[in-house]
Amino acid sequence: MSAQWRPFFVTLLALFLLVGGVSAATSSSEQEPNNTPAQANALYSATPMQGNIDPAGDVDYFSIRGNGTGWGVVAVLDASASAMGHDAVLTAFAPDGTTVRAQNSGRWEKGPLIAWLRDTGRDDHFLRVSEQGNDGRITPYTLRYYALALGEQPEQEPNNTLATANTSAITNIGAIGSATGVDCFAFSGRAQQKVMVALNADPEGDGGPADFILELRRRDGSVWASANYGGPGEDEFIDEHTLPADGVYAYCVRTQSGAGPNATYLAGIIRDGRFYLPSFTYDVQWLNPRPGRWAQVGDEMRYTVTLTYNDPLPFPGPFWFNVYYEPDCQDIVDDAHADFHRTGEFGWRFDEVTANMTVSKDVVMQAKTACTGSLDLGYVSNYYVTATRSRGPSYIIGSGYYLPLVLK
Ligand SMILES: [Ca+2]
Ligand SMILES: [Ca+2]
Ligand SMILES: [Ca+2]
Ligand SMILES: [Ca+2]
Repeated sequence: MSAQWRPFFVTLLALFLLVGGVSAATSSSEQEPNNTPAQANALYSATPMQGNIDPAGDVDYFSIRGNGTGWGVVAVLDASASAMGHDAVLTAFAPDGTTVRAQNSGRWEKGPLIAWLRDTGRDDHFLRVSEQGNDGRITPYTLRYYALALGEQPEQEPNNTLATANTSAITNIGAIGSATGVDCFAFSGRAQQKVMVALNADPEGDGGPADFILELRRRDGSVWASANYGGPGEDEFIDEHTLPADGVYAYCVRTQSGAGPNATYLAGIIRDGRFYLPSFTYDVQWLNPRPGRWAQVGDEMRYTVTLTYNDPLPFPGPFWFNVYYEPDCQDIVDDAHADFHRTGEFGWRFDEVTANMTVSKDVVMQAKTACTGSLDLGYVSNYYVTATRSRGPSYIIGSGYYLPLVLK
């Protein structure tokens, strides 16, 4: 009997399943002809694609997998090695191949950029590289995109300094209300992790009034990198920076002009090619197995279950620490005052996840029938709009007439 994951929120299932779905960062090269959506080359998240707009009039289409409306993309074109790179245009199309979702001919530094564009669904979407006017060559260019959960969380003021920074969610949404306003978001990282920062300057898609400045901050709060290449309503991007040491870093948003209640933005980091999540570990100790690690029908099975948050940044709840069990195998005897139950799961609710939090609970189950299974742990977090489940130790419940021969 295998464990079935029963997510607390069904809509989170896709997000969980896709967490591990990012390809390795090997590069590939375009294959002509790729001049229509039907001919599009497949482009994979975090895998650079080398190409050329050559001869003049060439256009290159790439298909990218849609992950659903809770997901989006950051797409980055580097045309800086081409003399005509200033005229590069990056266009994102809906799955019909013709509806333009976003288009940029501006500059993040090295070419056009589309930041945090929401997927319309699970069908393939398209990106197109072309030259402004279709009358010049771009040789070469490199196109990258990242498939990322969105999970916008609203900022909480005050957040103007590293000391008061909001803990970064997957992405944060906010507004710079005055010319001196600053919003900072802290994230934790490990030495050698690679971090990029992207800002969408018009999350409502109605023409953003503000000209944003995006900053990456070191652990001491000093500015490590600053991006202000686009004008009003244009996205900003800071390319890969390798973290020199473990610790808390931040990104901050301010304005060059156009601050006010409508100066809204959406910003977040890409860490090692993926969206940002904090680190949790789990432990399950089965305290009283029979010799040979099994239980007999009727036995009480005692466990200590532990969740550890390995991070110095607290973040707001609600947050649930969950135990997943096989309801056909086991009954609950003592749920350690769980805050909720549903078939095959129970758990505890927290209003906040504090720095380096560890939670241990002693639970007791009763072996119900001969079967095999495992006691699994996981969490559900609204702040990170995600859920995980980790396989716990497996068990065998025997009828008592024989000792199981296969033991783990
Ligand atoms: Ca081409
Ligand atoms: Ca082409
Ligand atoms: Ca602020
Ligand atoms: Ca700007």
